[in-house]
Amino acid sequence: MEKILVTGFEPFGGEQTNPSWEVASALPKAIAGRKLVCERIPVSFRHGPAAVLGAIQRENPSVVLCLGQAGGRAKVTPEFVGINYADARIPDNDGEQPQGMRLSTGAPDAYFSTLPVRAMAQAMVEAGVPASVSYSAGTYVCNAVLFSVLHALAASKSTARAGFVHVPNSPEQACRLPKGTPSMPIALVLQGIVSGLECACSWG
Ligand code: PCA
Repeated sequence: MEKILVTGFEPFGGEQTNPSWEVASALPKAIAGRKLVCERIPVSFRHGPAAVLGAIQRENPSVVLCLGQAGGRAKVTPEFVGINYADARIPDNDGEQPQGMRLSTGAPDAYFSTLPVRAMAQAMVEAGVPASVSYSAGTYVCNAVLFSVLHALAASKSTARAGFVHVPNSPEQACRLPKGTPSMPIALVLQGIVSGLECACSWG
């Protein structure tokens, strides 16, 4: 049975929860006839990308979807591109704060996601979940994970497809955040991710 690897992050930035892990850990055991494996990733420039790559080596998935929290976003947002750049606004969970530097010297400036992001966003919307393609995954750990995974898969000539989806804060988080901070119930995000994965698995 082919496998799908979905990752979510531990909490960061003073939060108690991270909706990306709440969603990843609540996914069904199989989607589109593929076994789903989920992995919790540290919010760490040093260890986050390595944790995803370790899970890829162990599980050999045909589809890799990394999830992360994007505070302030109101929609579920498949990311179009990972860039070879880090500029951390806050320290990561190891206290590291790379600023204005490349992630990997000698690697390309950017990689496009190898998941069908436009079709996935469309599938989410059709399932009733607010979603749109994002053209920036930021310059923090999530972008570092997306870039590093795409770089490693390209370098190893892997046929696995990989990408990243940012999700809004949960309502539980938004209660403690400034007035007007958007949020989305975990169950709705979950529906969006399932629809996105079904779409990705039916692609090519
Ligand atoms: N969001 C952060 C890192 C971990 C997470 O869930 C980001 O967008 O980079």
